[in-house]
Order: sequence, then C-alpha cells, then structure tokens
Amino acid sequence: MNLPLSFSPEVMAAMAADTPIVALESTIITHGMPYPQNVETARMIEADIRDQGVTPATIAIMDGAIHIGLTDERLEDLAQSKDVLKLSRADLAFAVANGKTGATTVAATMICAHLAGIKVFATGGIGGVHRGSENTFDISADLEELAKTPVIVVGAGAKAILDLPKTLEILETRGVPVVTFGQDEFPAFWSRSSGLQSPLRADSVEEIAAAYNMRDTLDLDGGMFVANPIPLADEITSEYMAPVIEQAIAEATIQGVAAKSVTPFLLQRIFELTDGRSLTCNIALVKNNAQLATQIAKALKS
Ligand code: PSU
Ligand code: MN
Repeated sequence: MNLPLSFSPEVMAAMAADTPIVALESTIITHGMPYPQNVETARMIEADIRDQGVTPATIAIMDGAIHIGLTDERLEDLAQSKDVLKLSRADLAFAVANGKTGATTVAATMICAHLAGIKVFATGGIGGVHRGSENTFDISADLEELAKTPVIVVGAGAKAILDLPKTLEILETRGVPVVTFGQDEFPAFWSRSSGLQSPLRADSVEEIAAAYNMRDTLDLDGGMFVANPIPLADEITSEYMAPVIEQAIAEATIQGVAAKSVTPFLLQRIFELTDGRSLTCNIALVKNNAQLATQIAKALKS
C-alpha cells in the first residue's frame, strides 16, 4: 500500500528500532492555544517525552502528506500560520489530496496514528456532546472515532463547556471504554472533579495496557479513552469555572458561533475571561497527559 505518510527522521529511527512512540495532535497548537505559547508548549511536551526515552510524533497535514513527527521548522510554521484547516475524519482526505495545510483533531490524529502503527496518543481533552445538542446536533466526531479506531487517547477528561453526562452516555452506547486514572470520579479538564462517576478506573499503566491488548484479543473495535485528572496544584475549581463557561457559551450563542468554530471560540473567550489562567492550566494538564501516555507506551512494549 502506498500511504501518503511522511515520517520525521526521529520517528523513522524509533520505528526501525521498535521503541515506543507517543502521538500528539496539532489542533491544540493551531486552534487551542495562542502563539507563542502554543509552540513553546508543543516543544516542551516533545522534550519531556524524549527525556523518558520515548519518541514524540506530532501529526499534521502539509504539502500533500500526513506528517508523523514534525521537524522544528514545520512545527514553527504550523504554529504561526493563520489559515490552517481544523481537520477531522470528514475532511482529512480532502486536505491531503489537495495539498492543504491542516491540523488534526483528536479524531483525525487517531486515524493517522493508526495508519502509522502508533497505539498511544496524548492530548488536552476530547471533544464531546455540546450543551444544547438537542437543538444543534453538535456532537464531536472524536466520540465516533474512539468507537472505531484502536488507539488509546489520554486526555484530562472532557471540558466543562460540554454536556458531560451526555458525553459519557454516548461513549457508553458506542462501546468506548472510559478509564479514569487514579480516582473514581471522571475529571472535567480544568478541574479534577465533575460530579460524575467514571465508568472504569485504573491505578497503573499495566492495567491500561492489559485492557487494550484484551480488546484486541476479543476482536472488539475501537480505542480507549484514558481520563487523567489534572494535578491538584494546577487545577481551577469547577466553582470558579462555572460562571466563566456560562458567559462564554452565552456569547457564542448571541454571536451565532457554530460548527467547527465553537470549541476554538469558547477556549479563546475562557482564556480572556480567566486572565490567562485557563491557558496555564491547559499547559499543565497536557504535560501531565503526555507523561502518562509515555508510561503507557512503554508498558505496551514490555
Ligand atoms: N481540547 C483543548 N484544546 C483543543 C481541543 C480540545 O483543550 O484545541 C481540540 C481537539 O483537537 C479536539 C477538538 O479534537 O478540539 C474538538 O473539536 P470539535 O468539538 O469541533 O469536534
Ligand atoms: Mn462540533
């Protein structure tokens, strides 16, 4: 098969040596954080992963290819570009075929990681069922992808801008294991608590690796969502976040923000309304997730 995959030199070396690799998404860089914090965070996360003897593979679409691992120059280009597409399953092929520059969401990163043979991927949080979805039908394609593609996604739960109970219901219906690391409660991204019980809990990376391998043995489709609570020192409490989120959602509704723009708009408004605290928190949780994903990638190799 002639796949349009372009591997960075370090990812190619890791594949040849059969050492663990952790995939990273790029929408968080282009649509989730402002410049230059976006590229600084991406570099820090990659360095942290390398420090633990694992290879990072940031995924993005450029020049008609799916890049598995970005050189520093490409990373900088992507982080500075203003007109990068936000790609999910629906538009991935169009972008590759037509030479567009695109960042991959959780859904698209899962597809690309799987094509490259990478099993673990770290992000901030996954998309989910938006509040008011009964009117807008706005449900992230990330949920459908988790049901389909055998990649472990490590995130800090789902953002409280979403309808978290409905998000967990859809994941259950679609057969996606939701495993929270080290606590009983499902975490809500900026906060450790959501008030919702996590469907499953694991206290070691070995349990996660075993569950992933057993899904394969049992021939069950799809991946797994590992919810990793933000460290206590970095969290913003749900009490503080609740009114901020309400305001951001109200503004999005009044301004008619819809479809792909909803998540980036809300993240940007919440960043402004919290005087940047949400970004500091976001960076800390991505770092924490990359660390766990790195340990899972190692456990899968042992
Ligand atoms: N969480 C963040 N920042 C982000 C995203 C999630 O903290 O930028 C991105 C991810 O790429 C996720 C996407 O896959 O938002 C979900 O977008 P949507 O709701 O349009 O499916
Ligand atoms: Mn959406």
